[in-house]
Amino acid sequence: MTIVITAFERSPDGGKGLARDTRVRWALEETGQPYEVRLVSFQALKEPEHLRLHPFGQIPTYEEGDLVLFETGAIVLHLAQRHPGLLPDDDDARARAVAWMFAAVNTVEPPILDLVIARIHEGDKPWATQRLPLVEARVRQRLGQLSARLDDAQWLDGAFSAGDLMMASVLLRLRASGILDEFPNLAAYVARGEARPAYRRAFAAQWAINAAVPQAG
Ligand code: GTB
Repeated sequence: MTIVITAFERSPDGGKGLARDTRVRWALEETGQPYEVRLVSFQALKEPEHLRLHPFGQIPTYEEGDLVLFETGAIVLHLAQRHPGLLPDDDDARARAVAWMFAAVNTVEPPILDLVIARIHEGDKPWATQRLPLVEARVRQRLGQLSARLDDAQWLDGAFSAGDLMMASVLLRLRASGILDEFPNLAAYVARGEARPAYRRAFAAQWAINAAVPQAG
C-alpha cells in the first residue's frame, strides 16, 4: 500500500529541513518504507479537502490505504510499531523510547516553540525585549536537564530509537538561535542524528523540493 504524506509546497525555511514533514520522512527512511509526497499550498491547508485529513489544517499528514494520521508523534510511533528499526525489542526499553518521544513533543518542544514565536512573530512588540530573556531561560533550563541526562552517551537510552529521532528533530529548530551550541553534548547529539544516512536522505528529499522554489522575501 502506498504511503502518502503531505508537505509544504513552499516551505518558509527554504529547505533547511525544519518543517515537520522532515521527521516523518526520517522515520520512513529509517524503517525503509517507500513513500510519496503531496505538496500543499498554505491556502489549500485550510480547505475542506485537507481539513478532512488534518483537523487543524497543517502538514504533515500520513495516508496508508484507509488509515489517515496527523501529528508527527503519532505518525512516527505508528511507523516504529509496524516496522523494525525504531523501537527496541525489549518491552521496558520500548516503553522508555516512547517516553522520550513524548518528552520531545510535550516537554522539550513547547519552550522551543515559544522561543520561535517570541523571536519571529512577536519580535516587534513593545514588550518583546522583556519577554525574550524569560523564554530563553525556560529553553536553557530544559536543555540543561536534557544535557545532564544524556551526559556522554550517544543516544538517550541505549541504541538509537524513535525517541532520539523525535528529540533531535525538536532540537534542530534551536540551532539558529545559538542556544543549542551552549550545550556541546546536545549539539553533538543532533549532529549524530543528522549524520545518519536515513536523515540525510530525508533532508535531501525535502531540499530538492524547497531549494528549487524561489522563496518569498
Ligand atoms: N503538533 C503538530 C505535529 O507535530 O504534527 C504540529 C504540525 C505543525 O505545526 N505543522 C506546521 C503547519 O502546517 C508546519 S511544521 N503550519 C501551517 C499552519 O498551521 O497553518 C512548523 C514549521 C513551519 C515552518 C518552519 N520554518 O519555516 O522554519 C518550521 C516549522
